[in-house]
Amino acid sequence: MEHQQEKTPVRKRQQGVAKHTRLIIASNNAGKIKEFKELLSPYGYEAVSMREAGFDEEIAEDGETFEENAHIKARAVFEATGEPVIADDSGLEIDFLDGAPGVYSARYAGEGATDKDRCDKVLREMHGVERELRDARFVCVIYFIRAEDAEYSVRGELKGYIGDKPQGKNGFGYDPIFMVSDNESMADLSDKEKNKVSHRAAAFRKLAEILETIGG
Ligand code: ITT
Repeated sequence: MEHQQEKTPVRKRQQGVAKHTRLIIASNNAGKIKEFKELLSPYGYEAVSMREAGFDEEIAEDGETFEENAHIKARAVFEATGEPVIADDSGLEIDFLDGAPGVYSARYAGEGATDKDRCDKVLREMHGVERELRDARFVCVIYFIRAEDAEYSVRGELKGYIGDKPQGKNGFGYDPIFMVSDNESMADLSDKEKNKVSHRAAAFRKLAEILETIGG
């Protein structure tokens, strides 16, 4: 269920939001958790990772879409804790690779691989491919479960293209090979800049409208 995105000033959004409602972030990805804590900070929520909330089980992400996997993660943590939860399933879709790595973004170079291994694999597959065929997008689906009968899903995307080599020191995952302009990769952006333009920020803006409407 998706809400309309509106341009509401942050100060106005804060009105009526209950302070210190705990919101569990159902993720083990340190990069995502950091970004969500920053994105949530104006909203009066106490954002905690699932590990900080005491949840340390493995969740099998066996869905076929970002929506399914985000739902699986949010549901597992909500059922264990009974507290409001958000989960993010996200990834990189490359046109030339027919949408790969897509929902397999985290596992693209196999178990135990690093962000660098995954970036290197994509660069090898895209080696020699001309610029016009390098278009890609980051996708983020956030699933929010506030209560047993209150579930929401929102999606955000960011278009860019795959660079020829890694570039930039910030961010995580595929950021160093994802060009947001002809001279900047996502990893060249500061945390603040990334949180304005990213797929996660785009999805979060829609979630923020929901948080504002329900008042925490
Ligand atoms: P959790 O499931 O615990 O949240 P994860 O890393 O396994 O962590 P996903 O299954 O959603 O998360 O996989 C997403 C992968 O897509 C992630 O590991 C990155 O490689 C990539 N990714 C997602 N968002 C990204 C971003 O903002 N910048 C760069 N890469 C990103």
